[in-house]
Amino acid sequence: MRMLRGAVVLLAVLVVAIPATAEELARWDDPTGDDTGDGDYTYPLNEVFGDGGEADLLSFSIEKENGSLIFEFKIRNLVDPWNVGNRLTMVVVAIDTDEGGDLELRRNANARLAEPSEYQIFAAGEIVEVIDAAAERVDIGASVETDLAAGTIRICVPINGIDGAAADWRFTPAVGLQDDYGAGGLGDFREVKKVAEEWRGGGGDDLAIDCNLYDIIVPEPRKILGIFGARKRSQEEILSDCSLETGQLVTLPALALE
Ligand SMILES: [Ca+2]
Ligand SMILES: [Ca+2]
Ligand SMILES: [Ca+2]
Repeated sequence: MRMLRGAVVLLAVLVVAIPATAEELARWDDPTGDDTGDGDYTYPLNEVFGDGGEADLLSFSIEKENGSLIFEFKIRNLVDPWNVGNRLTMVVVAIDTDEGGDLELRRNANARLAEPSEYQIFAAGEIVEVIDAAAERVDIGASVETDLAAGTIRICVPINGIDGAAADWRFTPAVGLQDDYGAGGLGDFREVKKVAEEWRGGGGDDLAIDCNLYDIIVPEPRKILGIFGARKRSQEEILSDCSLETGQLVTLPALALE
């Protein structure tokens, strides 16, 4: 009996002694209700989109835990209209780890990256896919956990799968709606048209120049010698800065850890 009690006490001490290993490296909060892309994007008309919010990012954080990086997207309204998990919301984080890289955010985002990526990690529902700088699919052991009640999509990436984590990397998170074309796999960002349709958002254009992302995080301008070097651009400015004449896509700014 005494031995058993001793074991229980030892176990209790061990449980208490194990520290929480997740370390938050950075966190960005994002306004509620700015899931309007260039300022006037609307959701598709089908009733599954309800009152919207499926592409409204509330926060993005980067944690380090047991040799992995965890990217957490908190979404205002994560839903499961068909009882198959989240099929409406798609998130991506592009990671810039090195010189060069992919200039374009893929999967019909219709956006360029200010900091060209070595990895782009897309997730919707329980599916996560990673592409490299050549836009080729790679298996780096990434996984995703979606908590509908908490509104969180957590993508876990083994750090050694992406060549070690460095403080000067850049991260570009973005959120849109997923179109899986009815196939059930990981699809593309759902097209935003000029006028909303049953399965197409509205407020964009009909020529595949406009961005198909509803929400991004706008970083604070970087300080030079303690002074903000530039005025902070608005999300609307950034996501409307494309050109039908030249075919130029919008350019997404990247986040820095410090
Ligand atoms: Ca938002
Ligand atoms: Ca790069
Ligand atoms: Ca935003």
